[in-house]
Amino acid sequence: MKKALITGITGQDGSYLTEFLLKKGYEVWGIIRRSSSFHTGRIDHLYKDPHDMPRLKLVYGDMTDGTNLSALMNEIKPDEVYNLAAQSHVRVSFDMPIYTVNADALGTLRLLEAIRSSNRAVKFYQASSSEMYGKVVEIPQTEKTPFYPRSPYACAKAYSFWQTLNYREAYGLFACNGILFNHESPRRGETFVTRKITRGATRIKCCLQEKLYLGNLEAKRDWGYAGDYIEAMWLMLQQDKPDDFVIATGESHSVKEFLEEVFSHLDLDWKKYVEIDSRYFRPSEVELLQGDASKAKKILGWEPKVTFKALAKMMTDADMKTAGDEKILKEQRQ
Ligand code: NAP
Ligand code: G4F
Repeated sequence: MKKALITGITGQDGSYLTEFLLKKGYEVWGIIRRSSSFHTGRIDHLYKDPHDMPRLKLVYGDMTDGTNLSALMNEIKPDEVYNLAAQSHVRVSFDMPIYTVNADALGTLRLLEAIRSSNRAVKFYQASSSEMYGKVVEIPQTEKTPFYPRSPYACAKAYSFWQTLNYREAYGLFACNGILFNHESPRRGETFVTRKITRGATRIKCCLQEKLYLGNLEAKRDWGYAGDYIEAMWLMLQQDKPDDFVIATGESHSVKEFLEEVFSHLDLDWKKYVEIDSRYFRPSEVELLQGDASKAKKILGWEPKVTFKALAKMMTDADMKTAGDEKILKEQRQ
């Protein structure tokens, strides 16, 4: 049985990847942080399945603790490592640049060193990001497009990209960078713009809130579905040789277009409910991202399945159910 170790298993991608690998017959180990409250909500359902439970194991760890990562590598002896852990919020990285770089840049280096010093043939996946293209120098962006990072988060991810490539070249490690463009789902963190919009719009529809406060509505992103993107991570590690791949839909849409899609699905006019709040603007913005995933299509046979419209609908429908439940609870309490 193949063994995979996932950092960031409690996050959006970690949860979908865990489901995917368990279905493929893997034993999955996940690193979780100690917290004063439960934060395994995205993977709790996997423990309820008696087939999955014995093959899913959680251990404590943190990307800022190299000794712990080395000990886990030696204890678990994984065949594949997926490094998904990160302080992944771009706006927050401006408030916490040192922590972000510690976890997202040095954390990757700690993990790579733990793998190298374990002297085992481990395959490594690094969660690189389209944010590295930042102030884009060409449209669309490919594996050959130079980086121009615009935030502490993006600088940290660019550092990790190059360290991953360096460990591949210097030590022959099977290490791949997936340069993933924005990918969303009903499990997306509620402070990222798509989920903030679907949560806000559905709560407005259920009379649970009156306004939705947002920042730059003109920014454009290449938005795909997380469930599609995690398969590309796995595919990269099943190839004969390690390489780097852009994973994207090829389409770019503005925040405004996403708003229109969601509010019109709920028969609402977003202009009546959305207010601009300067707190949500960034000191330096990434105005446009649009990826070209032809290399992934050619070599991995990977293509996105869920369209922009279907993604907005999927997220809105899921949040409509949550808001409906919230409304019933509120009425019962009154
Ligand atoms: P996410 O939902 O924010 O999840 C991040 C995960 O990292 C969580 O499990 C979090 O644990 C964990 N984590 C954070 N700091 C940590 C630390 N110091 N030590 C150990 N674990 C830590 O992110 P995601 O959307 O799933 O993204 C997965 C990865 O892909 C991230 O590296 C992100 O930067 C990258 N990425 C994401 C996208 C996207 O559009 N989603 C695109 C490109 C790249 P807690 O639950 O304890 O907070
Ligand atoms: O949803 P966002 O916060 O995602 P962002 O900054 O593109 O980063 C996400 O995707 C990256 C891949 O490109 C990942 F690497 C990263 O970890 C993360 O998952 O913001 C998207 C756009 C931005 O231009 C932002 O300025 O939406 C704009 N926006 C407008 N109002 C807002 C808001 N973003 C947030 N979070 N909240 C707002 O109220």
